[in-house]
Amino acid sequence: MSRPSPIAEPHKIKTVRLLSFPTPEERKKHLAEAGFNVFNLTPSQITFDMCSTGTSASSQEQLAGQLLGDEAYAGSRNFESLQSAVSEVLGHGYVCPTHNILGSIKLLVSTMVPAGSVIPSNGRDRMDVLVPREVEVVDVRDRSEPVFTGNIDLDRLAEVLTGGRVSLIDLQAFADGQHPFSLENLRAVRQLADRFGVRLVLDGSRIIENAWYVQRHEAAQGDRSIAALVREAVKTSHILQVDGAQDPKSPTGGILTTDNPADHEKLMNEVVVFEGLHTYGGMAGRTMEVLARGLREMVDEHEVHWVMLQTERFTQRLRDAGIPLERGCDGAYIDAPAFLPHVETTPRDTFSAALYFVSGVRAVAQHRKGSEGLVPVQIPRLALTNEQLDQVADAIIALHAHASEVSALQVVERGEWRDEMVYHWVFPDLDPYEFDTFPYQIHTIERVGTLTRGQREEAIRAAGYNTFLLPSADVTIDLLTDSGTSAMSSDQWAAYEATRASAATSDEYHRLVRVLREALGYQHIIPTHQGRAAEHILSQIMIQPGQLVPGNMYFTTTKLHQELAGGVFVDVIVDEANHADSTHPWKGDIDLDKLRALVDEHGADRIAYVSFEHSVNMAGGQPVSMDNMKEVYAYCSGVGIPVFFDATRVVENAYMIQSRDPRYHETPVKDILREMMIYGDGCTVSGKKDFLINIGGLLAFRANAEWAEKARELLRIYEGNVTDGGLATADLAAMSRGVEEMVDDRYIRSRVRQTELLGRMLLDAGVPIVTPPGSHAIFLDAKRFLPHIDQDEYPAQRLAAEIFVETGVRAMERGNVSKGRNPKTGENYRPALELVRLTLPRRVYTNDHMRAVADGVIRLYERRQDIRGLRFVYEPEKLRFFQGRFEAL
Ligand code: P70
Repeated sequence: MSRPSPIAEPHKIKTVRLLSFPTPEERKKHLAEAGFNVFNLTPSQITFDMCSTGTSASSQEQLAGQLLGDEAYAGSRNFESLQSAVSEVLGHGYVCPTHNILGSIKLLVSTMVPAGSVIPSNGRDRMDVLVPREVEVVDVRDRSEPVFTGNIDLDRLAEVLTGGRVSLIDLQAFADGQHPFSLENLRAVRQLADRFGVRLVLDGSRIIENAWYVQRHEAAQGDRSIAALVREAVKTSHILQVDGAQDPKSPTGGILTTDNPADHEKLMNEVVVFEGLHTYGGMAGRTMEVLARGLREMVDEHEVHWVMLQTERFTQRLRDAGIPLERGCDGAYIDAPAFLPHVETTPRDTFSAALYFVSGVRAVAQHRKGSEGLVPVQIPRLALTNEQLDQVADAIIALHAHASEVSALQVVERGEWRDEMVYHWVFPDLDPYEFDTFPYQIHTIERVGTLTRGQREEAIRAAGYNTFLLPSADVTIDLLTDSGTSAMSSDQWAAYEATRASAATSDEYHRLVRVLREALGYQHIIPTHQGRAAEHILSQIMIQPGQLVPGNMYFTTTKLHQELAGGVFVDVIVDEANHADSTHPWKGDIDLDKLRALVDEHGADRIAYVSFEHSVNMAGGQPVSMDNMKEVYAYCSGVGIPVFFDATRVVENAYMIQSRDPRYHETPVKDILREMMIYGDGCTVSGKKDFLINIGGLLAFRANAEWAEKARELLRIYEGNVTDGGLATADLAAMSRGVEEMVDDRYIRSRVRQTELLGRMLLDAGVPIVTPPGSHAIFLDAKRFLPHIDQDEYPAQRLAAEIFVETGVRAMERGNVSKGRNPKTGENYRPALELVRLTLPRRVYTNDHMRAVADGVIRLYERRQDIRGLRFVYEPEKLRFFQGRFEAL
């Protein structure tokens, strides 16, 4: 069987959690306050917290499950759902819930392990909790086995069993995070257990990692699915225990499962003493629901392979750099004594303190002190990108290069447990490691379409070769638009949930006004339900019929509302904007000569206002320069013409100024944005783009109260209250937080660089795109991509369809189909730009997704000769690109 070898995540990001970036000075303070014991640090003080327990990103289904908690004391639906997940995925007929893995162990011990008995085990982690219970744990791990290092030495086990005091056999999947067993060994252990009449208890907290390892390395298991391997392992054991915070990606919780009714009864009778009733076991109903959903999802082949590939890659990067480590199933376990050979007594905690000190990364060895010298650097499941992991690895590598300069922690207070240790330290003189990556981690994910190529061919035909008509569930990477597709942050969601809804004025309205005045410097803030609503109102109050509206290239909805108000749009963008291959850095600029000529010809009275768009969408996401904004404003205010921005993508434009204009390299994006807005009298905004919300928009005026009054008048008629613009109160709350998050320099840099990365990969392979790469999208030049297809056979439309077939990526046509027909002649307009837009949603895709997109488009480019055009089979009169259907020529 060919295993999927993913080059990108088989999911997209649904919500993000913002990361903290403490400065080196702050890190010193935090370390000192934590007694130099990184266990005491909190996530707000940490950039990357490399611990895999209870920290996984969850699926959106798990998140939804949290809200389905049926918080009953007895017999909840959540327990039923847990039972059915256990029987379907694991195959055991009975389940006993517990509050977490310690609860499971406690139950097992009190029901099946008499004091003074012996537990042979392949792991050592659990000894911490068993030793004080007067249970002797005997290590029976087979140290001579090179591949399945978690296998039990069968002779040794038989010997221990013969001793007679054995209460149960403990077999851990990926024991201590490092040692997998083989199915063959598991079967043999089971036989021995049966022969001696002893129960085999499997700790399946890392059963997925173990199954993956078996699939890869065990003879004759390579063709079986993870699901089948998991099921067989479970069925081979008498009792299974699972830490819900591991493979099922639950925040906490645990289960004990079995097929034996008598064992189940014992557990059930005991669970009420220490945990809770047998139908919740110390878990909230919602936790059972999340755990149940996690159990079902954990055997997803695509996801397992992605997670394991990330671990392999991370470990390999460290190993290649000579870092002493052992490979863990969930990360790299650093050999601290070898990393810091000169540190004799406290190598593990010294390593942890030093790593945090240089980078803000936390890796912590837990439990009792004194076991082996490893510090696990674990990857929270699904939560980090490969780029982030590469940089975490690089931080460790950078520390290793100067390891000799790190002095040992000095013990101030001792304790039996590692969290009790208190130290003092002299900070080493090391350069800090600087992260340059997404400033957020993945909080929840959404699985994406996984159609085969054949299924995609069928789907695009059924959609009439129109990507607008594809069901999004069939799409693998959706680059149709950046509008309303952003991943919200957990802070936005928290504010959304905490909102006190109001049909009149709300606290959230006042907050939004405050935040936007600060961000834009504009006095009059008018929320609208989205961008086109603001455009409608602005056009109605500012345009007299017959007036001209010069602008830097049209946008469909903007121009439409100007025309509905009786205005006539006139394009005054610089000529370079119409040349796909011009590399002019400011292709969004207004050509001041064109503007002056227009005013000279018609008089300033005939001009309603200048319509000035940032990061011009239809030109390819091209920015406007600060100087151009200044000059246009100076000229317009001199002749009495107002200037209105379409500030929908103002932050991306501000970033372009920061990166392309040397005078602004050191200026925060927030301040650049404020300066930009000074050179306008007001703005419309579709908040669904830069403002990081799924719905919402804005009309604002810098100072003119009279315009604001007129606008509010229309707002009441068309949109909603002046205090909500027709938005739900909670959406106002999300917008306030979005505005605060959008001006974070790290965020906007990583955002635009991602677009540039995609552009660069395509350019390097010779694929014709609009240059320079824009900020929100890469536009393929279909005229040069498919020169053999006449424009009336819609090359861009066909190209978008073929991209979907080749890669599962959804793009948008911006060419002859979008532009439509000249109503007088009935001929297609045949516009200068025949483009396919690959638009990047914000915070949704990783750079590995971009690699997958580039790979696919490049493959398609190599076989471009085979691609033919299309003809309409259904052609709507208006906005035909939305609903039109085609057939292949
Ligand atoms: C896109 C979206 C919307 C948009 C915009 C600029 C610069 C205003 C708006 C309207 C959605 C779209 C809209 C029409 C045709 C195709 C796609 N652009 N100004 O994908 O805002 O949608 O909130 O009413 O880009 O580029 P709204």
